[in-house]
Amino acid sequence: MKSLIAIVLFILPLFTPSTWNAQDAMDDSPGYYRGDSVYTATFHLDAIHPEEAAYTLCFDGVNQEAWVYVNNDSVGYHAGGYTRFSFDITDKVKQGDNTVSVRVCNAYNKDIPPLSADFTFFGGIYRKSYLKITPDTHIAQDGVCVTTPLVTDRKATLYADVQMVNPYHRAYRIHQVLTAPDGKQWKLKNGKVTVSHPQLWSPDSPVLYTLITQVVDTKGRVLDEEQTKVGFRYYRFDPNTGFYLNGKPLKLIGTNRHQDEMEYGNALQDWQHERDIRMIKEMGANFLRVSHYPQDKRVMDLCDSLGLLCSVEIPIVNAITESEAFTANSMQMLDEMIRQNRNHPSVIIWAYMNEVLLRLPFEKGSPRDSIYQQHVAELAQMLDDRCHEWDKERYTMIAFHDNMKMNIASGLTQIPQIVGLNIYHGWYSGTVNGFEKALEKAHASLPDKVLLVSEYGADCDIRLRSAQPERFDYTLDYALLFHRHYLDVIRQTSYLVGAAVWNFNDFSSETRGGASPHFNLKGLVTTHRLPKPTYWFYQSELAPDAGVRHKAKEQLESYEPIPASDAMAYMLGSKRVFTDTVTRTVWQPIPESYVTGGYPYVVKTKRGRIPATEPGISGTELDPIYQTALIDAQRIDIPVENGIWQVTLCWAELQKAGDPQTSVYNLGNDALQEDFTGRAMNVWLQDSLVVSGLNLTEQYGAYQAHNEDFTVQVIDGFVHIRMEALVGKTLLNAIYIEKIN
Ligand code: GCB
Repeated sequence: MKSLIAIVLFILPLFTPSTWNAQDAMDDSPGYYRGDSVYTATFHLDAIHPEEAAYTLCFDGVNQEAWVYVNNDSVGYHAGGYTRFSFDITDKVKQGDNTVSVRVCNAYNKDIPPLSADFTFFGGIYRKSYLKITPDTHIAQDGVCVTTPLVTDRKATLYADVQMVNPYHRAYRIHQVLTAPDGKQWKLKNGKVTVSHPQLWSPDSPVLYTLITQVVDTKGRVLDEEQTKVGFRYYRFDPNTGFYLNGKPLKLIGTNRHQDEMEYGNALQDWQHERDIRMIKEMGANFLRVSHYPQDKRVMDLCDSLGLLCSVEIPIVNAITESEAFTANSMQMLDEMIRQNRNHPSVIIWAYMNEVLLRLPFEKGSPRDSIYQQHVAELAQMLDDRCHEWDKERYTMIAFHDNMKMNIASGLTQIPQIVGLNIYHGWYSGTVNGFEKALEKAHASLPDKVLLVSEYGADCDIRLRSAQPERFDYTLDYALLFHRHYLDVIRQTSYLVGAAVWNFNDFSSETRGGASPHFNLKGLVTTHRLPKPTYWFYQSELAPDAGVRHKAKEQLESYEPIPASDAMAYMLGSKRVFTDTVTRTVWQPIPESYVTGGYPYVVKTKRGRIPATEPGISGTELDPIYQTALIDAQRIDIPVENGIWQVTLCWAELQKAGDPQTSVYNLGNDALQEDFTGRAMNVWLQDSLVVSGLNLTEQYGAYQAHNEDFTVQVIDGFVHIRMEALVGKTLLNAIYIEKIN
């Protein structure tokens, strides 16, 4: 045999992580490209050693299907956008230039979860990809499996199993050494070691030992090596008294997190993952629900080293497909998730479904629906069993939508060890006090189940404020009120093992409207990771360091009070105050005394009234100023100094005959069907007819911003706006007035 190639590992990055949807998921036109795209890269090998080396192509994440070719030969296919995969391409590489091409597709595929969800399915090779060259005898991908089944304060036993790739059955030995943070070392015997008086891992003290696994040939040369971080901890969940880590009670409090950011889509780099996990830790969280899918390895490494307990899940969201292929893909995702994340001491829960009965494909209560629900339960049972086959230690969880009657009747709540509750009382419906009632009900009907609030949150656009905060107004003031209440209840409810805010960051959800369309705004930080005051609220309550808590409290308390306007910018039909963060213009509700006639446009939904329309407004970044309106007003007289003024009238038609644009994610908060037969109007300024026969629907379409600027001379101390309906009723959304002379 020739000498082995100059040991050990050689890694060649291939594609720069990217997505093709970073722009089109944010633009005004509905939808984003979901289809095929081909990536091609070349790599050069001065020499190849197929008789003694293995060439492995590795992908950390490709959404969602990948067909991989090397030098035009197919090397494999992978389905599923959130787990790693690799292909052995040893028999395909050649000396000189080699080509890798990958056809990637993010089109809907009924057999691949998630079928639908409240987040954007960005397509692309969005995580790292690389060629790995190793000796042919090497450790399999994610082949080291560490378990710590026996941990007490006095001793910890560690087992480290190694799965090898050894096509030519060469002789080798495994050397494994465990090193404590203080440098103390233990040699593993037959993959086992017992450590006495281990330093235990916890969020307060995330002590990591390092396990080095080496594969050594008969001449003592190291063929392959892997480093695994190990944390010793023991824990249990109790349905009545909560969670215990290393024998002590600990309330799990933290957040969920999505892996995207404006301008980058889901193609985040290491520094972005690191920044997020650090911010979550600095907020004082001790728990992260890694949802709704497994995330980058960097995220999990940081949870280990900074000390965040985690739940990790596969993306079966909203519904399933009753097909063998869907089941097989789900099982494969679960296998990959566990294999790839099992060594992280931070992980304590495997989860495998989220609100899976939210979108029933068959009529609720029909015989076909009960067959469907039975199939969902069967799949859940298979996934749950598989978790326990893989892992004797971790707990399992399903996160449920807030219809416990239905979830219990389906049999689903009996399957996992932990029932995750996604609760949005006071947001999608009712008042915040519904939260404690929902918890009590769940505990009473499932007394033996561990309950964890897997989601709660309220959308918040920090540009919006209100002195009279109300449900669904998107204001900071309401979000603060909401979070204060929820955190209080979470802390007081002793049987509740913990809770996770939905969400750490505002995240992309292409189909959403709201104050900042295409985003779900429940983040404690913006998409650019600017902390909202809600973040400081949690930090002021949770950070272990009193100084940090104090500073966060100060930031929260000194945060700008509801700003007063020095511009004459008015939003009509609204109680909200909106700050345009680009121009710093503050838009205020118009004083009632200025207006003659008219009433605010009211959005009626199945769950009550909401303060503004939900659909996004095209042609503007200032959606909130157009999402409310005054209907049927005859006059608006605004007191001003005499002189020359520029008056801008802002319109967007908010009513639309036919479908009022529903979104399943608003859980019934969509506007109810209205009778709308159109409108046309004339407008006068200072008694001159300036707009005649304006028909917004016909001329511009609904939900489209339309502004008109006028110059007027004021001689009697007022800008006078007069409106007259030719068809239907008049409408005006906002007014901006500026003195020119
Ligand atoms: C949920 C879903 C999550 C949504 C969230 C929301 O229950 O699990 O994916 O984003 O509600 O904001 O509506």
